Parts: sequence; C-alpha cells; structure tokens
Amino acid sequence: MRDIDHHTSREHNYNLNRSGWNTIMIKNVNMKKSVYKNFKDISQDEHIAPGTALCSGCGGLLALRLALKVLGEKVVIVNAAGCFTLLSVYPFNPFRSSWMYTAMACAPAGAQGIRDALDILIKKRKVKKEDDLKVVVLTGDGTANDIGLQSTSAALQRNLDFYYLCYDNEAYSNTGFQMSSATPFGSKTNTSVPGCVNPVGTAQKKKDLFEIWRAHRPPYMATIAPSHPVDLSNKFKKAAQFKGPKLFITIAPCPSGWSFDDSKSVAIAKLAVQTGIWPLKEAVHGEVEHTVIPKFKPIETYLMAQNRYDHLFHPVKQVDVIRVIQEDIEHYWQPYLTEKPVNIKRRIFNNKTVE
Ligand SMILES: Cc1ncc(C[n+]2csc(CCOP(=O)(O)OP(=O)(O)O)c2C)c(N)n1
Ligand code: SF4
Ligand SMILES: [Mg+2]
Repeated sequence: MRDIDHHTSREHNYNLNRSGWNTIMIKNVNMKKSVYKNFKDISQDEHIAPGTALCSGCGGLLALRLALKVLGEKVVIVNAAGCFTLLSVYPFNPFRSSWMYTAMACAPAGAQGIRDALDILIKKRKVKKEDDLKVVVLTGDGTANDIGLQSTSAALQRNLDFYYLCYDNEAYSNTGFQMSSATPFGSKTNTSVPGCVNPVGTAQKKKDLFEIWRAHRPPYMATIAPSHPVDLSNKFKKAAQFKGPKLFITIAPCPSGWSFDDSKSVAIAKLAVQTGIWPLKEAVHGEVEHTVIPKFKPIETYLMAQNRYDHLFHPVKQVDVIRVIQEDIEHYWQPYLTEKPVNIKRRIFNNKTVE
C-alpha cells in the first residue's frame, strides 16, 4: 500500500500483513531538521509553579513541565482523576494555562466540549483565531489503558483535534499503587504481590497503548521520557503541525510506587531507554520511526534499580522471569533491525542517536 506523507512529500511503503498494519518496513526514513539541538535550546520559561502536592522526584511531573515549555500557555488541560489532579487545590492550580478536572472515564469527552466551544466562539468572532487554545488531555495509565479507553477511542474516531498526554507510572498510583493493564510483567504492585503461590508478581504483560492508538490512524503519536528533554521537545514541536489526535506517552518513574530514591527518577528513565524496554519513537500517519537507538544494556541494570523488582533477585534469583523480560525486549526490537535476527547488540543504525 502506498501513501504520500503530506508534510514531506516522500513516498512511504507500507508492508501489509494479514493483521493489517502490524509490520511496517521503514524505508527511506526521513528526518526533518530538529528545532531543538541541545538542552540550551529549551525555554527557561516555566508554565507550572513549583511546590505542588505531588511527590518529589515525580517523573511524570517533569515530563509535563517540559511539555508545557513547548506547548506554551495558550492551553486548556483536561485532567482525568489520578495523581495529577492533586496539582489543583480548589480554587487554585499551579498552571499558567487553564485546567479542568474530569472523571477517569471521560477526559476526551470533556476535551470535545471545550474544542467545540472554542470553535463556535471563533466562528462567532467572540474569540480571535490567534487566541485559540490547545486542548490537552492529561491522564495516567489507568485512565489511558483501562477506564478511559472507550471515550478515547470514540474521540479518535471523531478525529478530535487534541493532544493526549499519558504519564505512565505503570499502576493506579493515586489510590495506593494497584495493578493497571500498563503494569509490566514481573513487577510488584499492591494488588499483584509476589508470594509462594505466585513468585512473579504481575503475571500479565503490559498493554501496548501505542499500537492501540495506531490502529485508529491518528496523525501523530510519540513516546517520550523526561530523561530525554531534547527528543521530547522536538516531538511536541513536530506534533503542532497536525490537526487531529496527537498522542504522547511518557515513562513516569514513580519513586513511591516503584520504590527508589527520589533523586533517581531521571536516571531510571534513562536506563529504561538504554535497555530498550522504553523505546523512544514516533509515528506520523502510522509510520513508525525510532528516534533513539538504545545501547541495549542488560535489563537487569534497570530492574535492580527499583525495589518493585526486588523479588526477582531475593531470596533467590528468578532467572527465568528475568529472561522473559529480556527476550520480550529483543522480540520487540528485532523487526526494526537488519535482516539477520542474530545478535541484537551488534546491530548498527545509520544516522541515529545511539543511547
Ligand atoms: C471509575 C473510577 N474508578 C476508580 C476511581 C478511583 N481512582 C481515582 S484516581 C485512580 C487512579 C488512577 O490511575 P492512573 O490513571 O494510572 O493515574 P495515577 O493515579 O497513576 O496518576 C483511581 C482508581 C475513580 N475516580 N473512578
Ligand atoms: S505517586 Fe508517583 S506518579 Fe503519583 S505523584 Fe507520587 S511520584 Fe508522581
Ligand atoms: Mg498510573
């Protein structure tokens, strides 16, 4: 199947398999010039005040802070219930922009109402076009993967013009760190506690939210990490040119739930990228491109840095479980590497950041 990318006029080849768009051969990958070259290019303006009720070292909050530096202040945040609703203590909130709270199930419906209201006001010339606001849904992984998935799918189908930022701390953190369908295999939550009967902890595999979204054909999607602010900023900048749904999923290291020292959030996000368990990628009109190529550090370096994986190492090392986690990473990356599926560590990518 062939398609023309309207923003680059390059031809893309989609290699359809029986299940649809699952296999995408990356051909003639096109890298537009990045706006942000290094950390110094990122604005020093802050759009969210410090001293909020969130935990110190909250990785998701850092990602949000970076995102707002690109999005600016002409924004309405539609915040589904979760940790980040604690940002507001009624009637105050720490944002320069507007903020609205919704129930977990319906943030995209709230976003639709705001978008429609803005469009009507602009049409009636009660709001100037240049004063238009970006509508940004802000949700945790529990909302994004479970409780709010239905209304998200509906908004995607309506091609709602909005941003969707999911901070993925891989559990229902706000209510005491219960397992969500984004909780990774082998980790411990307060509802998947390892014991004699089940030494693994979480026995299920994490849902693939990126692929769920991609099946809806939104114009822009990306994964991001607070440890990679330049990559994050470039993705928000790039997304601005697309009308329609724009997804961002950030890894959100959570000191209290993942059980690590709150000074280590950025280091843990970086390890997630370096081991390959958190691929940094984007998809423009469904075509996936990885923006950072990992060093493929052994996954143990990432697991050992967080006490939620403690049971995999003590009192006995659960070698089989660790191997499954490592193999899942290799299985994920293999199609994106060159033809011979031999040794993932020896693969070389051209023209990419190797992290
Ligand atoms: C339908 C519904 N079920 C349960 C709750 C209780 N609740 C409030 S916040 C929350 C956790 C949300 O998890 P997530 O979306 O991952 O955000 P996080 O708390 O991790 O920031 C839950 C379960 C709710 N508000 N609504
Ligand atoms: S519990 Fe985790 S996600 Fe929630 S505010 Fe604290 S660090 Fe952030
Ligand atoms: Mg969560």
